[in-house]
Amino acid sequence: MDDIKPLYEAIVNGDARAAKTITDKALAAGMEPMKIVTDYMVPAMSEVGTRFECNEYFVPELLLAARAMKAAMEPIRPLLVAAGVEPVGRVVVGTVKGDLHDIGKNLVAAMLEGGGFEVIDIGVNVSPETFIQTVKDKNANIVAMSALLTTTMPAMKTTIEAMKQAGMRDQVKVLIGGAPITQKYADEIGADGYSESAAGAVALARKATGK
Ligand code: B12
Repeated sequence: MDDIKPLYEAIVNGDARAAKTITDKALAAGMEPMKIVTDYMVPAMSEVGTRFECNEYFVPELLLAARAMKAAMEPIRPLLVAAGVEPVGRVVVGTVKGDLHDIGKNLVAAMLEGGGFEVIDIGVNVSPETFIQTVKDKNANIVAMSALLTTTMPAMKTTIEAMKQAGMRDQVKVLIGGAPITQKYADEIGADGYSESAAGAVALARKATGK
């Protein structure tokens, strides 16, 4: 089995069941897990990101594609871990304290995973302490924070301050995003990067790791 273009199409079309079935068959036929990720899954998610930015795809299509990506990633993840394949980088992803919105955060997580990053998704309503502890536990080099409420945006600043206090700010790049966030705000609070899109998050993370 040396061509699984239908996997690319299944992800772009948001067909989770097909994506998982094709991946299972490809793995059973001996295809390299990393080849499946880099040759099919990453280009598919990048196509989805492009379609979103061109207003050809909207949030529902993004969510379906993200779900298909996750389904295809399921049988691959343990194989990559077992093979010791080094990810491009390790990213802790979460929505800040007080904020329960997770649709954008989930898209960012899926796009980063599609981009070859190991993603540790710590969910919503994440305290600065939990961000810090997870970075330590997982030896992560990037933190990606999401906020959707003007009232929870300051939690990003608090988290960055807490990272400074913990003496880890120099080792970790901080990326921020979410509907109310702007580049100006990112500069104000000393974040390393801001993007208004999930595809942009991947570009920022690549830049942050020098890849
Ligand atoms: C869906 C939704 C909800 C759902 C959330 C469900 C869920 N599982 O997430 C529910 C119903 C639970 C909800 C609750 C509330 N909501 Co609400 N919600 C929304 C809504 C309609 C859509 C948000 C969304 O998912 N957008 C789609 C995603 C894809 O976009 P996104 O999150 O911005 O993410 C994209 C980018 O920003 C970027 N991105 C996101 N994160 C990151 C991170 C990084 C690192 C990077 C680089 C990029 C990045 O990439 C993503 C993909 O392109 C918005 C309205 C709107 N138009 O935004 C209101 C909205 C955000 N909610 C609002 C409010 C007020 C609330 C409530 C307080 C309502 C209430 N009175 O209870 C509660 C708060 C609960 C809480 N504590 O969090 C307000 C916020 C106003 C403000 N100025 O703060 C909004 C703007 C609605 C409004 N116009 O009033 N909400």
